[in-house]
Amino acid sequence: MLTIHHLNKSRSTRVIWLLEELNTPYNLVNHQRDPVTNLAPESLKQVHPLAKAPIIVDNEITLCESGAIMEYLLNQAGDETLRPKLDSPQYYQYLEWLHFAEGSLSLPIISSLLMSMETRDGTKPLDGYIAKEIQLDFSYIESILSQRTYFAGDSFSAADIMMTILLEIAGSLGLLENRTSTKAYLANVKQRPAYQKAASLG
Ligand SMILES: N[C@@H](CCC(=O)N[C@@H](CS)C(=O)NCC(=O)O)C(=O)O
Repeated sequence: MLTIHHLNKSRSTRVIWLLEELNTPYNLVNHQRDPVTNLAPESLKQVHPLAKAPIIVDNEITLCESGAIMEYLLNQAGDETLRPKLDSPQYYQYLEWLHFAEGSLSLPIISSLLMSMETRDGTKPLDGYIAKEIQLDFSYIESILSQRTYFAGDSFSAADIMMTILLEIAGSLGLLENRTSTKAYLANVKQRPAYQKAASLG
C-alpha cells in the first residue's frame, strides 16, 4: 500500500486530500516540525534527501513535489473526474494552475510568510531558509547529476529544459562552485543546437 509522509501544517495536506477524494487506501506516517526552527525533522530526511513534505513511497517509487505526486496519484487511479481529459482545452487550464501554485504563487506567499515572522520577532527566517534551501537543493542536484546524464535518466527531456535556466542563474551567482557534475551537465546541455538557437534570441 502507498505511504504518504505527512508533516504537520504543510503541503502534504494536499496529497491526503486528493487520496481521500480518490478513495485510495494509504498508510499515513506523521512527522512533526521542530518546535523551535519549524523545519522538518531528521526522520523526513531518511525518506528523501530533500527532507520536504509531501513525500510518497509506492513500491519502488519515492516521489516528492506535491504537483508531481498529484499527477502520479491520478495516473495510478486512472481517475477521469479530478482532471480534464487530455484532449480537451480545459486540460491546459488545469495544467497551468497545477504548475502555477508551486511554480509562481508559492515564492511570493512563502517569502511574505517568512518576512512576517521577521517583523514579529526580529529573527531572520527568510535568510536562514534561503541558505538552507540552496545548500539542500544544489547538493541533491549534484548527487543526481553525478549518477545520471540527465535529470530523468539517460535521455534528455523537457525536465532538463525547465532546470537549465535556473542552473545558469545559479552559476552566475557563484552557487555552483565545487558542483563539478552540475557544471559539466550544464556545459553538455548548452551544446545542443536547439538550446543555442533559443539562447541566440536573447
Ligand atoms: N515545492 C514543494 C515544496 C515542499 C516544501 O517546501 N514543503 C515544506 C512544507 S509545506 C517542508 O517540508 N518544509 C520543511 C523544511 O523545509 O524543513 C512541494 O510542492 O512539494
